[in-house]
Amino acid sequence: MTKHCVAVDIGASSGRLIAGHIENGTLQLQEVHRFENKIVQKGNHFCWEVDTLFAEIKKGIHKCRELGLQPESIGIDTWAVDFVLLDEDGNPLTDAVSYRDPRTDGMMEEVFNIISKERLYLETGIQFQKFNTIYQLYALKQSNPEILEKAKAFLMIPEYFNYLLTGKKANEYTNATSTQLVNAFTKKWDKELLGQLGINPDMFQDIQMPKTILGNLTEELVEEFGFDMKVVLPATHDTGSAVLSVPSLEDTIYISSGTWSLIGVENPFPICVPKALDYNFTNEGGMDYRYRFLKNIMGLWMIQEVRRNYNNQYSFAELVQLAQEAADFRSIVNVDDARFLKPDNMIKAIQNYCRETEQAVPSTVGEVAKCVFDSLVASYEKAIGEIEEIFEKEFKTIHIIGGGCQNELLNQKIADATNKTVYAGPVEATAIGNLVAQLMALGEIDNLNEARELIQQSFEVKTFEKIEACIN
Ligand code: LFR
Repeated sequence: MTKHCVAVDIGASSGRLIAGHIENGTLQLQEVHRFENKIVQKGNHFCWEVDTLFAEIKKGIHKCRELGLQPESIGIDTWAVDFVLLDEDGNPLTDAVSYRDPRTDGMMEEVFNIISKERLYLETGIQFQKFNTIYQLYALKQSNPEILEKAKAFLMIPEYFNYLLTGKKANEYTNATSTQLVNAFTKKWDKELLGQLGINPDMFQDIQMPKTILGNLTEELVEEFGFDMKVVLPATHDTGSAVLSVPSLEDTIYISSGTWSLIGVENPFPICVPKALDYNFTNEGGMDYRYRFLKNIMGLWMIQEVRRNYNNQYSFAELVQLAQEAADFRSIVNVDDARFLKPDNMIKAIQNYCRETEQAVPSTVGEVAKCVFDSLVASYEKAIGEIEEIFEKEFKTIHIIGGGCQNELLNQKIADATNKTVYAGPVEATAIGNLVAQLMALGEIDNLNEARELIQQSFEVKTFEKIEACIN
């Protein structure tokens, strides 16, 4: 009997339920449900609406049934670092505050007063982002220590949904590493570090690996849906799932392209050399203890926000078209400047940056969009240079996966700027990575190599080569 699985993949701007099964040696996908996600202000904080998201997950499961699918299993992945804390009755103690909330401003420096930056890097291998869970928890300790005292369980966003589905509390390895609280070598919560920061280590759950079958649905949900299924842990950090979909990693740099651009390589061990620290590269834990040596680049968030600031008047395709028409505009911003993390208005933030750096200020929609795309490419180029310096070798190809790989203008610009072959696809890399983890847990796929071969055979990948400038 063909086994069907369903992947729930929720990113910062949208979520989806995608069903998948293997048929004639290829992985077949079927989109079941799609919904919006956004950050909302609740009181003094920017938060995620986790209850609304859970209601959408349930809606999607109902739709599976309506479509005649009875999935064997479900797996959930989302963005990383964010969490909810539960009290002794298993109820949330806080809203799910977003990593873009300014509560962590200045917290990184405070933590460095307790534990040096170098030691933190050597122990965790994780890049310094002011929004990492470690700084979020430290901010909470300063503002509301009573909440941390009451907390009996720390669950990251997908884990909270898993808890609602199964009643089971568990932390999952790939997401846990993004907190900067897991020791890169023991692969366990770093209790010493937590102790030094005064954060109660007992609220953390045992770390489970991707491909673990967490359990079945609660009785209440079985009754509601009319069927039971297994809840499986994929790489619950979306980037961990996405990178599984890079069909071949030989000599390849990947870019997982969505709200963020995650650029890097996959490795069998963490690399914590001084240069990696200087360039702020991370070693996020992956399936089968493969490490993602990568860095975060501000990504398509820039253009998503630009679009929102133009009141969603233009589609993404129109923004690309207008950027193409503004070919003569050349200003570039440093997309990784902290001001772009959550500006009141992205267009104004870009214009101010250009003004301050004495460059032409973009005024038309096309100029703003061109500035975003060119600036992203400049940041990719810089990161590639850093990776090649650290690895002391030249990488021949760049593999772009995720929704952003549909932007052909950007793909071509990357090929032109780097003179490397750019492969683009699959678009649904994250859901695919999530599905193959479930299929491995169910015994339908033997191992990661087999999973990557299956993905290679199943999805279209487009190729972009440098276009030589015409010499007249
Ligand atoms: C991408 C992502 C990145 C992580 C950022 C914040 O969706 O998960 O990997 O650094 O979001 O969680």
